[in-house]
Amino acid sequence: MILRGGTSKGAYFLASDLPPAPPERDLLLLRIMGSPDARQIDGIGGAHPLTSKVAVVAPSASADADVDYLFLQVGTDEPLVSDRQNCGNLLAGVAPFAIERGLVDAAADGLVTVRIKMLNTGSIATARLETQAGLPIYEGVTTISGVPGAAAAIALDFEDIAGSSTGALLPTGNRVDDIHGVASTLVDNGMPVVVMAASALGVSGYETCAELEQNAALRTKLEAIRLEAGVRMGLGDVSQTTIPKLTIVSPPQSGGHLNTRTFIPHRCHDAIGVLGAVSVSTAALLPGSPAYALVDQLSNDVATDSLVRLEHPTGVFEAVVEIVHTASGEMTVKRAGIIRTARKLMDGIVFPRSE
Ligand code: NQM
Repeated sequence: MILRGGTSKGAYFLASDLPPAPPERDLLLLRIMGSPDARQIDGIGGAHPLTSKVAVVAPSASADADVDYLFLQVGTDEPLVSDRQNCGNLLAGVAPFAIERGLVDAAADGLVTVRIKMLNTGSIATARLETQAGLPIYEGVTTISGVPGAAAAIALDFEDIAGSSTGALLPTGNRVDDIHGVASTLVDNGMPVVVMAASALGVSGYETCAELEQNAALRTKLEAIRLEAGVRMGLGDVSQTTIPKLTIVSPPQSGGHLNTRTFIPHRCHDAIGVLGAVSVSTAALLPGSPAYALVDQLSNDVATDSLVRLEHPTGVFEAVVEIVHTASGEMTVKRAGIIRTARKLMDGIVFPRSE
């Protein structure tokens, strides 16, 4: 089944329909998506990291979840399939897909809760959505920036996502690290991200994605920072991985708390990733970080209700992140949640390219 999940689009499979061994599974997925090829012309991939994604879903092997969700990022022009990162956008389509496939016993009508074990990081997300006659309702009134029109809301709450890939909310133990002369917050609240002020990189932060992608000096600098950040975050050599992400922040312009441009990690995101946004929102709440310094403190409802509005190239992303400061000065995350929408686009048989 192909679903739009949040601001991404992907192919959703039952694990039982794919080869169980990852090498075989990955070769098949490359053939299905049409990779390697920048246009993915001979497959169903959409020729961009945000539309070259796969979700593998199965009844959960864990007692504390209903379904297991494995996210796979399929390279476009490179023959790579990676399970190193999670995806909170495709996550939005997991509960509808699981209900459609009968993995979850949905109420005939009404609100259904689906607990999802995110196998990439081992943490749990709870999805809440409305059903009718035992099937997901896709139509609704909720809009999310980066997606035209409105659709039914899917509420996603995250548990224990701090340190998802690196083991700690602040993997270096610091609120700020100097990397190649740029003050950076290395944060992992669901997604490892390097957060830097645009001004420290010689850009305004309001450039379009195309302008930023064309800035060769900026991209060289960002990749050098990313490689060093990867080592410092305990991720090792990240030259072939899609984490950590990079987010450049600047003061808000249109009523949000903070303006962002995110690299995932080489293409600029049209919006911002879900878990990436949760990590950047966390940095925005962290006194001393380059993000905190730029948050619009005047229109600040951040401190009171923990809602952080991140401006991005196609609108605003809202995340709720509740941080608790312990007596010993440590920070823990009490709650993180977001709202997404998803839509079933097609259900059928895919014909992979021959080997
Ligand atoms: O951060 C893009 C996306 C993502 C991942 C990326 C995501 C997340 O927008 O949870 O959703 O960072 O590669 O789908």
